[in-house]
Amino acid sequence: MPLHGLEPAQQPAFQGESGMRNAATLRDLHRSRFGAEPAVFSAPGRVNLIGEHTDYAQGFVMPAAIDFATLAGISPRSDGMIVIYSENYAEERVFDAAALPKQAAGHWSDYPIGVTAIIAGEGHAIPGFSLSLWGDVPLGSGLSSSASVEVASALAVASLAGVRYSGPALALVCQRAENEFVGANSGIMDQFISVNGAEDHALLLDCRDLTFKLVPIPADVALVIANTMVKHAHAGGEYGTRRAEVEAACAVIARHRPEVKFLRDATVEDLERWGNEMDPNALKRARHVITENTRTVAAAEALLRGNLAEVGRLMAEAHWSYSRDFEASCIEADEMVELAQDLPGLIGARLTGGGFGGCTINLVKREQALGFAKTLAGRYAARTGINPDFHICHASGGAHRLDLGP
Ligand code: GAF
Repeated sequence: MPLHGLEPAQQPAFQGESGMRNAATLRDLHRSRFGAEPAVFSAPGRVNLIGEHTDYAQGFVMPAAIDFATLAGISPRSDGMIVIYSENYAEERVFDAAALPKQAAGHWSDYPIGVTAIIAGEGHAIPGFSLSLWGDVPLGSGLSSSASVEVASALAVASLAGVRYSGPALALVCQRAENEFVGANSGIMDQFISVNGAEDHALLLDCRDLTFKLVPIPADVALVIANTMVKHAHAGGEYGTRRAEVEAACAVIARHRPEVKFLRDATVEDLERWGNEMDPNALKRARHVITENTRTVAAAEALLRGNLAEVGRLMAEAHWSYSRDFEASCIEADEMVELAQDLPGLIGARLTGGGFGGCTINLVKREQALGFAKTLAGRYAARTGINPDFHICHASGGAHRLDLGP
């Protein structure tokens, strides 16, 4: 199967037998391009079931890894060079392992070379290597394609350099690459779930201390991802603006309660008392973050108790809080959520990820998932004139090395 130019699939093809075929194809491509045998790693994208823009406020998130991933094949080189090839972009970039770049170039290679630079900056000797990358995480769709490239690359480079990271430490290396090298001021959620995802589970992650609880997703519930086809671009201004507003609201509360270092520690009562000292937008953003933390913990408890109706209710509340208070949705995502409401099998729907476009996540009874997706696709196309992509997924495991055999 050709890797380059792969159309987004109706059903993701990474996991299972077809996933191993993709990995074997990447290995063959690496062998013929570089004349060397690669070790192959994979790292998944993610959906977030609930808990949006709470991670950098040291709050709670509940993401699940999905069966779309980036594959990274790596082999050592003896010339001290780092050669990185992306099959998705059909392009190669060359770096000197002894003189790694210090900052991003606005190019796809920022992610793999960024994690390499961060690992090197921690004092680890990085030898020359050849790295081949390919992935099927839809780009710019809010499903964390960049985190999956970072994690697959970091795992490959760390393994080649003989560096062993714990799961949380590897996620932090990748987040540092995103923050310090690429220059996107994002939280820890995406890298953490790509590293630590668990088959058939979501993770209730406490972003304060990176402890987490595994929350089983019932076998009869499918993750139906509906792509609005509106490109989300949060490296740009909006994500940073929202984060600054959240931090400004927190600073107002901290003037009265110095123990509040992050909105994780604040309450709605704080907003009632001191909200009038805040810029009106900052107040709305803070109300979203504070109530979202409560909803996220409640949703995990409801899922653990098997109370799916409550999970759905919380997802709906989360969506409208994200749309109206956080103002991070868009007309198309609001439509996608609204048009899903009366469809058979729906448990809950909301916009997932950084916002301003991208995908909605729909928890749907598995046996009704296909019918749900087809009807919603038709309704959405009729309403917006846009043909959406749908992916019926399950929660997959986190990043790992693949054993491809001979
Ligand atoms: C993006 C960021 F990368 C995450 O850290 C998180 O803040 C998310 O947006 C919003 O919940 O995916």
